[in-house]
Amino acid sequence: MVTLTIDGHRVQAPPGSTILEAAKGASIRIPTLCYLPEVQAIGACRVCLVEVEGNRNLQPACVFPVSEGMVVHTNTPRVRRARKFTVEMIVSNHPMDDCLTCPRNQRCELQRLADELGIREVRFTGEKSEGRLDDLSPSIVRDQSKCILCRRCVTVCREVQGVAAISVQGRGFKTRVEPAFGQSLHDVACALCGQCILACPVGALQEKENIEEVWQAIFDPTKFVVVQDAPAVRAALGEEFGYPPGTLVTGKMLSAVRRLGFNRVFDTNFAADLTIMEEGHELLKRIKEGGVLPMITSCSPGWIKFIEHFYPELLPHLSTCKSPHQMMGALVKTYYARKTGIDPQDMVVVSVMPCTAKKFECSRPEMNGSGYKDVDYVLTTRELARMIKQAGIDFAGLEDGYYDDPLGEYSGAGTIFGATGGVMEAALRTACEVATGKTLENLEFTAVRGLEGIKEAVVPLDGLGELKVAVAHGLGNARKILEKIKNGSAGYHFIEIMACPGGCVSGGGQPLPVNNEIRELRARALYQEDRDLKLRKSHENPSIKRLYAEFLGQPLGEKSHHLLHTRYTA
Ligand code: HC1
Ligand code: SF4
Repeated sequence: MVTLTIDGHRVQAPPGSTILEAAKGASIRIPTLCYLPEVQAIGACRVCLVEVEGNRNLQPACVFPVSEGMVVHTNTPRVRRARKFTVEMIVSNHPMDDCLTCPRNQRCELQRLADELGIREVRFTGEKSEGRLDDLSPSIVRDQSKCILCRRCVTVCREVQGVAAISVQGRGFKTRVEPAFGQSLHDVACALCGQCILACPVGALQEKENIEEVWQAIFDPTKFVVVQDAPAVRAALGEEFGYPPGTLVTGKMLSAVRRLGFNRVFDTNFAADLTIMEEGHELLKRIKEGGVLPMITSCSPGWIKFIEHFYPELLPHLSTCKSPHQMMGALVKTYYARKTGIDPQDMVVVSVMPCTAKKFECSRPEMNGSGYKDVDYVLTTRELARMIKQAGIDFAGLEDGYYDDPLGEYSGAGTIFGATGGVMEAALRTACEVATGKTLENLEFTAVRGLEGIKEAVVPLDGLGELKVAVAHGLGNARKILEKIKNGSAGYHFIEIMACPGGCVSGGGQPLPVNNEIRELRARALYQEDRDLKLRKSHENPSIKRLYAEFLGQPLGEKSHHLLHTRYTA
């Protein structure tokens, strides 16, 4: 350990730590703006400047390494002046008239910093840099005028997602963060994963809101409006209402959406169970009949967009299953419409998702299996919270609500879809039992859980050989697996890939902030619910059995083929 002194306190830190990390360990908070924990220090904004004795210039704490005997001061008049000056300069080029109408109002890191540093007036006025609004993509809006050039989005997109859709362009006063040649995100190889939104400290990156369209549908007496919510939403929505990360608020969420005026409330978890039925059988069929292996999951639309842009030659590896919420949309407008006699033309399906790419997915031409747009609108978890607030609902005071039949019953396997490794674990529970005809003794495949970037497991199939599987989350890890497939060194049968690091629990539409601790807490909530449920395997879900008996026939049958499967051709 290295021993140093910070603000008069003796502090110990592992060699190689930065001053910022050492200070944090000693409960000394140094303000930051461009700093992205768990990814990479950028050292661009100079907000974390500190005095290091023996150094003439102030030093950025986020990149300056500790050394034995070092003496640091984090709160001197010179430090405070420098930080204040830096933030004032940023604020002077920021459209402050927009604060009240900005979706990040009260959650903006620049606002918070200006307050913490006691900035009560901006001494610098004059020309502001030009800011364009890019709202062409169905998922993400980029408001250049609010960008503070911290580069956090650029770093996440390049280093974590391995996409590099946005970069720093131009110089000096004309410096901008945007796609090359000033193109729209809609026109470049962007996965629409929204990880850049989670990284943005201000309101320069946001989801494309669909709240008004959904209100209009709800208040249109000719429309029958159905809502479904993704597994990961219930593990994070509570954070928008002051609950600690990892609090499951399923019951309150259900009451809230009913009060908003939705006519029926179904569960994407049910459709996750259905996906397992279809995908599990597809895997066993490919293995038996010599189909394309490894088969890769297809429920994460950011991941689909990534493979289409960067590895189109590997598209035959994708499972042909549509994602669960799209399956649900197709079923609502066929199975449920027929059961109730409601004209699917009068139905509006709204999906509440932790994901921004799902907004793009629902508008893809492949997603009209019912003969209509299967899912009409996707709202992020954050947008649902905004609607609940707009409606004046006292979330904490709500009683627990319930899902509607016949598309609301779910197993623990469906629940864990929301965490990295969850789809794989759910699939293994079903595939192993279907293949061997025997009941699994241990349902928990812990080797595929957790935040390690790439996880592998070998699962014995009781006399029928073994299944080799892998799980990757974050598109940078996906790229590593795809390279292995290309060079022939990936001996897997089945791979789960999710676009977002941590899986859907930390999708681009989830409440802020997101970090590894929060990822773990949200995932833990889902695994706990799985453990608490009696029903833990998709193929044992009675409503799924009824759906096959009444409507679909069998997994991979004619109806499933038409409604629940597709092929992406890039
Ligand atoms: Fe997901 Fe999925 S798990 S993709 O991450 O397969 O968004 O939560 O809804 O559709 O079920 C997201 C989550 C979600 C789908 C399911
Ligand atoms: Fe990069 Fe994802 Fe943002 Fe696109 S949405 S710019 S891929 S981080």
